[in-house]
Amino acid sequence: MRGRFITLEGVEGSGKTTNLEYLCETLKEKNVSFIKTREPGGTELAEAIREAMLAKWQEEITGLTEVLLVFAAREQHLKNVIRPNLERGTWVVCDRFTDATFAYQGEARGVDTEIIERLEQWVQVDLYPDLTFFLDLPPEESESRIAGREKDRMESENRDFFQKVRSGYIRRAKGHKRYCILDASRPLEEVVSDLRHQLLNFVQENS
Ligand code: T5A
Repeated sequence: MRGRFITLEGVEGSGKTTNLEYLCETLKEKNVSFIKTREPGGTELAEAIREAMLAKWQEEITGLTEVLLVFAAREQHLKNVIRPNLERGTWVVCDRFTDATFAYQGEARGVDTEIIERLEQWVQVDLYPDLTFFLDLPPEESESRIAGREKDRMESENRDFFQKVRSGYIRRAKGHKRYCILDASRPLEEVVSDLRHQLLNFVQENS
């Protein structure tokens, strides 16, 4: 049986990295064979694209350039990591995927959604996540959680940008059954407990 594809989404500082660790612990407990990866990234070239994407440049980087960069990285990631693992029955847990492109480049940068949909079909063909955890956090809380760290190009955007990103995620979450929305403004133990409960149900249904 093909492995299951689980993604985590949310604005900066919403707790994806933190919750990913608990998610992986739960899969280990249940003896599910899995790999953990991230986007943009997950392969040598895709990680180099990530670096270029998040670096600060003197020239203007358009939203469409960002779309093309993340889909180039995604093609490498799908071909060399995600598909082969899923095909051999290994589950794939990924920190961000195409929902991020719709939220960041589509909603926040204003790139035509049709372009993103076409690339999604072209690059992914019939591959979509089976389960997506969306860690929902208001931008002001996101700001305070990442305050003090050196910010990359995306993290340096303003609150209005992250408000749009959040709205983009909420819009997509409402349209897709695979989404599990978690209120990430709660204490971490509550978020983790909720995530664990949903994940255990999913593992039971898919084993
Ligand atoms: N991107 C990506 C695009 O624009 N388009 C795309 O298609 C894709 C795939 C990637 C960047 O690329 C962009 C989006 C991003 O800008 P990234 O590393 O995935 O960057 O994303 P970040 O969101 O920058 O990662 P962060 O590390 O900032 O955020 P996390 O992982 O969501 O948050 P985490 O777990 O590191 O937590 C942040 C802090 O909050 C605390 C943690 O302890 C930590 O200190 N915390 C909590 N505190 C209180 N209560 C809770 N419930 C907490 N949960 C975590």
